[in-house]
Parts: sequence; C-alpha cells; structure tokens
Amino acid sequence: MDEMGLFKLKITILAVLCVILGTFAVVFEVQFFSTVEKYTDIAQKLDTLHQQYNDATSMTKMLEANLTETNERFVQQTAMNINISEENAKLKAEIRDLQRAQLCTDGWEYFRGSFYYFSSDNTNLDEGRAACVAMGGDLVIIESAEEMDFLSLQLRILKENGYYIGLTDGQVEGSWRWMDNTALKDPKFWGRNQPDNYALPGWDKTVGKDCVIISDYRWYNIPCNRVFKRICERKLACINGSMVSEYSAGGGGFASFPRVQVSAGFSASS
Ligand SMILES: [Ca+2]
Ligand SMILES: [Ca+2]
Repeated sequence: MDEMGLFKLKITILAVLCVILGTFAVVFEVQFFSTVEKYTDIAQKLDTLHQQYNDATSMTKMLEANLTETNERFVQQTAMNINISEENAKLKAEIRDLQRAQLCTDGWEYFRGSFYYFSSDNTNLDEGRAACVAMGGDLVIIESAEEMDFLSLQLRILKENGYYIGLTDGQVEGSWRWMDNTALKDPKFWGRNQPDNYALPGWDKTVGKDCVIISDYRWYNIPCNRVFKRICERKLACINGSMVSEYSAGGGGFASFPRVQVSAGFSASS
C-alpha cells in the first residue's frame, strides 16, 4: 500500500471511529436526560410525600390538642355533674325532711311547693278562713288541674265531702276571685248548673251564694254563713336560702297580698 492508500485507510478508520463515538454520545445523552427526568419526577414525588407527611403531622397535633381539650372538658363536666348530683341529693333530703316534719307534726299534706290542711271541724267561711290564716296559710287557691286532682285524691282518701276553698264572688256577683284577688281563669271544675247563686228552699234568700265548697270533686257555690270543713294552703318560698312558708314569712298571713275584703264581701247579699 502506498502512502496515499494508507492515509485514506487512516481517514476511513478515523471516520468510522467518529461515527461510533458520535453514536455512543447520542445514546449516552438520551439515557442521561431520561435518567435526569426520572430523578426529577421522583424528587417531585418525594416533595409531595414530604408535604403530605407535614400536613398529617400538623393534623395529628391538632387532633391531639382537641382530644386533650375534650378530655379536660369531660373531667370538668363530670366534676360539675357530681356537684349537681350532690346538690340534688341534698335538696331532696331537705324536702323529705320538711315533708316528714310537716306531716308528722301537724297533719299538713305536701304537693308541689305547698302544704294543705284538711280540717275536721265545720265553720262558716269567716271563721274557717281565720283558722287557716292563724295556721300560717289561707283557704286553698286552686291554680291547676294537677292541684285539683291532688285535692280530689286526698278527699277520696279521707272519704269526706264539703270543704270551703278560697274562691268568692262576694265583691261583684258572678266575678269569681281567689283569696289573693286573682280572677278565676279555669272554670271547668264547677258542678252541674254551677254557679247558680240560687238559695235552696229554707235558706236565707238575702244571703246569696258567694262562697264555694268542693263536694264530690266538683265546685258548688253556697251561702258563706253555712258551716263546712275547709282546705287551707301554705305556699312555700325560698327566702335567704331557706325554705319557709310564704304566707307566714310576710309577717301576718296574706297581709302583704292584695285580697278581697272578706268582711264586706262575704256577708253581703248579692
Ligand atoms: Ca295553690
Ligand atoms: Ca254569688
């Protein structure tokens, strides 16, 4: 081979080597960028996972704080419930003692904040009311169907009838008012054809019927000079933290209450 042929051979070999090297370079570059892309993707996913981990950690801390607060509230509420239960137990015991004392000492019956006395003696209205006031109460004021039911039940137990209650139309005929001067709101307990203000044969027709008795669990208007038993009521009130009789606490029965003028109202004819 002459020099020219050798040179051409060298050039050819060099060209082949360049092509091979170029091919390797291209393949390497493609793989390099592909790998870089994969690592970038993985790095982004790692960032996302890291962020999610941070969020989850924050959420966990918040939930732990809430749980701690809830636990503290539960402990406080439990303590309060215990206090309320203890207070309830004390109040119940107090009421029981009060009921027992009253029931045992002078025969008053208790119902929803009031004590009731069912007399065994018969008097006219004025004497009966005076006797109730002397005992720290007044003639009963019936404020609800439940109270009327309670009184009816007691009368069934006593098997008695004919008791004065604290209702009158002595001031204005037909305008029925209780002993505290409040108007009668619920007239459903009147007996048949009551009130009639009508004097029976043999009764003094000038007297009228301005007083009321319970008989057979119904109300009947009668002249106030007739003699019947009576139901007295003493309402309880809480004064300076102590349970006392509202009427006697006023320092003289109904003295501090608005009231019908009994002396004029009950004796006058209607
Ligand atoms: Ca009452
Ligand atoms: Ca009348």
